[in-house]
Amino acid sequence: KSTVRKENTYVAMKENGLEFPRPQLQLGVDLGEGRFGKVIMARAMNITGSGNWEKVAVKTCRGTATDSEKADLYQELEIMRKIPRHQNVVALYGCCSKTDPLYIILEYVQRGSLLNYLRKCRPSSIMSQSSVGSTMSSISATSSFMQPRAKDLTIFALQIARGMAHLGSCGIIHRDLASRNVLLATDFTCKICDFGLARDIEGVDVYERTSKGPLPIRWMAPEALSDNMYTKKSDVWSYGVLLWEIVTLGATPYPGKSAMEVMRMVLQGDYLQRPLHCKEEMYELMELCWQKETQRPTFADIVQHHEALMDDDY
Ligand code: ACK
Repeated sequence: KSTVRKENTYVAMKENGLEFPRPQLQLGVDLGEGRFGKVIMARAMNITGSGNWEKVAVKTCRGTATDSEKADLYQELEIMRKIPRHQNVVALYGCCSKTDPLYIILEYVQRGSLLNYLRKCRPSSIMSQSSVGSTMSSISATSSFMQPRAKDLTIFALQIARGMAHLGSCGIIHRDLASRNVLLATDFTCKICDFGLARDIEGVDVYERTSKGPLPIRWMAPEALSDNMYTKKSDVWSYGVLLWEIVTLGATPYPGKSAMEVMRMVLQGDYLQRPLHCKEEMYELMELCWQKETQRPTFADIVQHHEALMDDDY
């Protein structure tokens, strides 16, 4: 069954002009491992039409991957193929899907994950970076990791909401929205990535999880925790938790609590507290995201909300 699926994927990719010749791809160093695969820095000859070698990121399976993990990567590629380009979603450039190992070729996003960036922006982190190394490196460390202003954080939040509204308009739910799955470009554009858990819910509006595997408990909505039910509104819940991560510069949600305790709290209607220094309006938005499913705003509402607040600032 999985062979048929792979062949179908290959045919579809070829038809869409996304199949890329493996010899024109040179793999470099590992960028890191996610829960479902690993990401490698690479260069691809002329993949976007520049006529040159271009820096890309390649997502593939770990050497130890099981057949079901390999099938999950094909599923991830199938989802990405359905998403038209958007500046707040990492772009799919192509793939090598004819033979194993499957390579998903993605836009290379310079600054890595938002979570890592936020943590580097913490005052203690800035201190330790600028106190080591030469004068040069301390200057560059302090200048590139200046503490972001509240407004910068709101711009991150707005961009992520725009990316999520785009996914929603394509009938895709992400199911793993968290700051570790947002990448930051050189110009600080946020790009949503990692579609390992994403599903197409076009026409059904809800996905019921039946398979096993690790889950991002701390970002999950109560209906996902209790009934395995996922909708666009469960992504909105996760977005609320992501706002909390942004405001706390990358703290782990529900600090000091075990996953079991978090589940109990969320199911009892006990959610994250307002972080120190968090603006009233930002916490109000988080609370809206953590309401009952039907009362949560849509991502389009959230985009409007941020845009209105930013207009007020001028
Ligand atoms: O924080 P990071 O450097 O950013 O570590 C993780 C690691 O790979 C595992 O996911 C990085 N990563 C993922 N996708 C990309 C990409 N398209 N461009 C650059 N880095 C990426 C991520």
